[in-house]
Amino acid sequence: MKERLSKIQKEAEEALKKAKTLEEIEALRVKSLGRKGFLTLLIREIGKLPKEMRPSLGRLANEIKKSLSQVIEEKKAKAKEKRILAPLDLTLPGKRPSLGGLHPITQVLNEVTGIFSRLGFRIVQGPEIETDYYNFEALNMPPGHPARGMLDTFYLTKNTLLRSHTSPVQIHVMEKKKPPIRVISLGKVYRYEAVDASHLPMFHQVEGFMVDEGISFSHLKGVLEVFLNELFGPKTPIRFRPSFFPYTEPSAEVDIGCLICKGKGCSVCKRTGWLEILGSGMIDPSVFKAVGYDSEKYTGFAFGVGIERIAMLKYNISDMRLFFENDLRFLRQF
Ligand code: 2U9
Repeated sequence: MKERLSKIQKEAEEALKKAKTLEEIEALRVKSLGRKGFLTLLIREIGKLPKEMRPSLGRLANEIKKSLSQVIEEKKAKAKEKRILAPLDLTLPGKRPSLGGLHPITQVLNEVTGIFSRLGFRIVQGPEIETDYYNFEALNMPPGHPARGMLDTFYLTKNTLLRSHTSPVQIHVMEKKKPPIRVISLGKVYRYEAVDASHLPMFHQVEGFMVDEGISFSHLKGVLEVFLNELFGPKTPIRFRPSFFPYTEPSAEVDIGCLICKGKGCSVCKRTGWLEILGSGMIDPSVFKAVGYDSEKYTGFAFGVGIERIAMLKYNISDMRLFFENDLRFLRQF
């Protein structure tokens, strides 16, 4: 038994001398000291020997175990220090690092603003907390105006609120700069809405406006045609329907041919063959008056579009809430 013990010690020490990597050292530890290792099995055998032989053999086995453990720990520490790992197998396929992606709403925002940048519009952002004046009064909605009810607003104090549209940004721009102006405003807007598949208390808007001498409804039509053909593909059918907004006169809502049924009529377009995309019109002279522009000299158009609605139509998504649940199974599809 003594010889067997010494033989195991000698062999293990020889093998450890050659081992360099952490993996090799660990394999040797398992081979000699592991649950089924040579030394462990031998110690078990000692327990079955006659009583008088056990103490001296047991002591010897424990000394060998201690000494081997010490050598192994020292070698492991050295290997770690030198970072000696198993040689790299360069033929193995690489691990693709998981990259983050842009949120689908950010992607649509970028696409929309990209189109208008190329048309020469400047991108402007403004505060999400506004005063009643910028959100309503300057936009031809004085206190008591019925249209205020259409934009159910979160008031913070009697006079301050979370903007219900990005139109106040245009008022700030016009207060600072004289025409010609071509500006796109974008950002979050807030409305006191009951949440359902197509309504959220916060959503994103892009609004555009252009003011100069001689701007007419045909400029509005031209710009929106380019925009919608870039966003939804060339030859997208477009129609203008008369509408009403307090800040534009005349006003029009703009529809595109249904992307799902190509105009034949389906549940998405409520069998009309058309999808409502945005609101627009010629800026009302009373808005120009509020910012000190001469409405005899200058005219302009404006339009507004909800980004979540565009994203829903573009990607055929039936519930707006999905955009803000942060479910990676949904977000990874974009
Ligand atoms: C100024 C003057 C006029 C912006 C306009 C709309 C029509 C419109 C909606 C589309 C979907 C809001 O997000 S939505 O619910 N917008 O219908 N927006 S005209 O008119 C302006 C803006 C600023 C100074």
